Parts: sequence; structure tokens; C-alpha cells
Amino acid sequence: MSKILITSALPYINGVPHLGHMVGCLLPSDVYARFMRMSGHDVLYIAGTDEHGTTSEVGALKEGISVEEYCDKYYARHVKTYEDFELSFDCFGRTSSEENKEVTYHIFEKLDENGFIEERTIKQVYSVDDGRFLADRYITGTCPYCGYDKARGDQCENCTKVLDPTELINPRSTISGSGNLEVRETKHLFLNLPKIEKRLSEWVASKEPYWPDVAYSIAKKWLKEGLQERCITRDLKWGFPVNKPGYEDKVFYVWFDAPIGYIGITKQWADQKPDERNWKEWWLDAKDVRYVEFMGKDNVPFHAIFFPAMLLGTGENWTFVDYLKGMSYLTFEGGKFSKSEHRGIFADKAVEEFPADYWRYWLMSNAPEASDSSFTFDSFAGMVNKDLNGVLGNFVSRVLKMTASKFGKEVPAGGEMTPLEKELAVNLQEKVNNYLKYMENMEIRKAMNELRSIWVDGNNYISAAEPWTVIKEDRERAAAILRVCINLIRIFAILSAPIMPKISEIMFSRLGLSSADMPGLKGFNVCQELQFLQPGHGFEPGDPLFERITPERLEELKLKYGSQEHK
Ligand code: B3M
Ligand code: ZN
Repeated sequence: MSKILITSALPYINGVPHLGHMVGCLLPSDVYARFMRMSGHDVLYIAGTDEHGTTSEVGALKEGISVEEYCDKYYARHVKTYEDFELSFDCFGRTSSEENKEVTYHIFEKLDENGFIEERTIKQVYSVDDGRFLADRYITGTCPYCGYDKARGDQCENCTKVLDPTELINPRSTISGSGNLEVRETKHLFLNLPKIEKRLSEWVASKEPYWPDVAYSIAKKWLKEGLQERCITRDLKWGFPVNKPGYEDKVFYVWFDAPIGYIGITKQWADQKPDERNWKEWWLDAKDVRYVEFMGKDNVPFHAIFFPAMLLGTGENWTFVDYLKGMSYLTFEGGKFSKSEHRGIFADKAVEEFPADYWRYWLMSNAPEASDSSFTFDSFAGMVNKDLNGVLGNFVSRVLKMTASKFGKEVPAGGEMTPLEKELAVNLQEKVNNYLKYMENMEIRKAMNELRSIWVDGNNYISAAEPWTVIKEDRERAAAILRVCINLIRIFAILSAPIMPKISEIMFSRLGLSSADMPGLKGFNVCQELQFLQPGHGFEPGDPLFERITPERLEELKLKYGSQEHK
């Protein structure tokens, strides 16, 4: 057993996450955390809301409440949505916590002591009409590198280049839309990245064999272009006040305390049970911790460059990321998700329409790993109807109903394994091994293909074995076939658990089992598992596991969530 630290990029507090956010980091990290727990590892799975910055100030202003109230309100919504999506965080905390403040101050002090903090007078964009300095991301304009006309002042979403807002062509305030912007001088603190660059490059190079291409190539590209000093303070009210004389009226830049949030949230988790838990065991001078981060690809530079640079600069022995899973984007019917234009399905609405597991299944099957992928309701309905209903659901109800009607609601006795079952076990073992390997390597789509193919094998087996025909002549043989099929249901439930935890639980309960009966995945032996449930073990056939999506319902969904705009 080893210690696995898993983090998902911290969603901004404002707004509700859509399916793209879910698939970009929250969901794959959850699936991985569940899988690693089932594989017998000591897992700590951390996420939380990213609360500082102008976005929260502006949001609160619009709603006429304080920033604290605003953050409390949306924090509760995030928590509810993620619970509904069955995300199994060990702690879902907040970057604004006292714990995070402590760690942020500590890291800043160390960086300052070690000579990595520089004082600079800079020119900053002041919006005359808004009466405030504008945070970088509150300035929109045309990217000087690729010409994208909605580039934000901090980064161009289109070419991922990190920008300085003064580079933007035709800049406007995102808050008011006003172009009446002035550049004013103000004093700020900078992180001297060039001074850490050499050590950082060595560290990044050591990661080449382990990081996926998306992450490694972004990090390399950045280093090749050369690092620049990065401003880590802002003229805002909301944030951690800078702990350095002369800077008390400024706060830390949101991207400074956000990644530290992973540590701060671990501290929040530890503070809940101080006698049992120690955050340092995971983060500082920690032994045997494997650290895996999940994020959208636009977040990679901050996790592959800035955060490690900050930690390196302290000179302390922090836990550095071992594997960085950067995901591409999910589009909605080929276009963008947009709350304001009522296009796309957002996580809170999604779970009102269908159980979370339906979404989890579709999103993982279509995870944007190597390239972007597009959510369409046609594809969603197709998979729900074909894979979930047609393959998995159908197998479960067919087997349990037939057994109940021919033998009663108990695993039937009689007969034994024949070469057909032995062949099934051998085939399945190979697929299970692949599935486990892909899950372990976070090759999500490949893992999903194996899982589906394992369900299909169950269907093929029952079709070939034909218990409904066999029973007319050989009741014992039919009993043996159905006994294997019932055990297959249990195997399917176990393997599906990281992806569809609720459905897996329901399948277990049909078989008179509870989550306490869930075995580990280590050394999973199909031949043994096929004989796990013994004759006499009770079960309940129950209702169909999944709802079918009718053509009428499909049309309704498309209309309701704005699919037609992109046809
Ligand atoms: N909140 C950006 C995002 O949600 C940012 C991630 C922080 S991770 C430390 O895309
Ligand atoms: Zn660009």
C-alpha cells in the first residue's frame, strides 16, 4: 500500500460548473481516487473552491452582498452539486480558509528570505468608469500572438499564451465594457522565476518519462520561451493581505494562493481530527507519497511551472507533483457552453434530468484526453440506451428475472463449470487486467472500452449458453449457467464502481450485498469471483436499472438546453 495524494484543480467560486468542468478535472480525479482506494492504497483526495480575486468582488457587488456572504452562498452550492455527482473528496475546502492563509504566509516568507521576491513599480490598468484597478482577467482584448478577440488579460484561452494585460490590442473592461482605461503606476511584488529557472528545468526534465504528453509539452514550451518575473500581488480588498511591511493594503494574486490551497485544504482536513491526521505527512518531508494532479490544459502552466517554482524557492522539502493529468476541452454540440446564452447543460441541472451515473458514464467514455470532444444529446441518449440499458441493464434484469421465475430468488444449485465457462473466465481475465492497467495509468477512454467489452462478453456468454433452451432438457446445467451469470452481475458491479458508484451499489443490493461487501481490486481473479455467490444466496430482481431515453425526451432535452444553436 502506498500513499496517493490526488487533487483536482480548484473550481472558481463564482457560477455553477458545467459538464466541461466536470470532465476536465473533478470527475476523472474522483474516478481515479475511487479506483486507487479499491486497489488498496491510502488515498487522500482534495479539492475546494478557489475564492479570491476580482471575480468574487464583482459577483458580490452585483448581488448586493458582502464577498464573504457571496462565497459562503456559492460554496454551499458547489458542495451540493458535487455531492449529487457523487464526488468522494476526503475534504472539499476553500482557498479563503485560515489554514490556507497560514501556509500562504509561510511560503511567501520563505521565498522572500531566500531572495526570490522582488519589488517593482509597475503600470497597471485602471478603469476610470469602474473606479478601480482591473485584475488581469477583467480586461478583454485581442491576443497579440494569435489574434483571438476574446483573450483575457492574464492568458489567451485560444493559444494558452500567458499575457500581460498591457499587451492586449483594443483592451476593454470586462466589468463595464468600457474602453476608458488608464495605465497607472503602483508598487508590487514579483516572484523571480528566472532565478529558479535552472532548478525548475532540471526538475521538469526528470518528469519526462512520467508525465503525459499534453502536460510535458506545455511545460517544455514554457521553459523554452524563457521564464519572466511574475507579479504576485494585487490592488484588491478581497484576498489575503500581503504579510510584508508597506504592502498591507494589497492582497496576494489569486494564482499565488490557489495552488497553495491544495496544502491549505489538506490542513483543513487534518484540523478536523488533529489527533489522527497530520497534513505534513502528505506535504512536507513526506515519505512515499505519490502526488497526482488533474486539471484542464489551460491550468497546466500554473501547475507545471509556477507552483513547483514557488515550492522550490522555499528551499523546503515539499511534495511535488509526480503525475499531471491535463485534459483537453469538452464542447457542447460543437460550440461553447454558455450560461448567459442558455446553451449547454450545467452540473446542477444535469442531475435533475438523470442520475449522476448516467453523466459519469458518458463523460468518462468520451473524456477529452488526447483532443477535445463534444457533448451531444444524440450521443448521450445513444450510450444510455445502448450501453447502459441494452447491454448492462438488460443483462442484469434478464438473468435475475429468469432465475427467479425458474428457480426462485436464490442462486440456484447444481451443475458445474464446463469449457465454455473456463473460456469465459480466461477472456474476461485478460480484459479485467487491461481495465485495471488502464485505470491505473489514467487512460480513461481505453479503460471505458474494456469495461464495456466486459459487459458485452456477459451478454455473449448468455446468448451462447442459452439457459432458456437448455432448461427444457437439463435443469442442472441451466442452474450452473445462471449461477455464473449472477456472479457476472457482481463482477460488473465491482468493476463499474469507480465510474458508476450508485448503480454499482444498486446492483449489489439486488444481490443482497452492501458496500461493506465490496472487495478490493488487487489480484482480481475472475475464475474465483465467478464462484463467489454460492447456491442458496438470496437476491431480488427489482426494477430495470436504467431509464430509456425516448426520441420525444431527446427532442425536449435538445430544445431545453439550446442544442439547435449549433446544428
Ligand atoms: N480556479 C482555474 C480554473 O478553474 C483555477 C484553478 C485553480 S487550481 C489551483 O480553471
Ligand atoms: Zn492567443
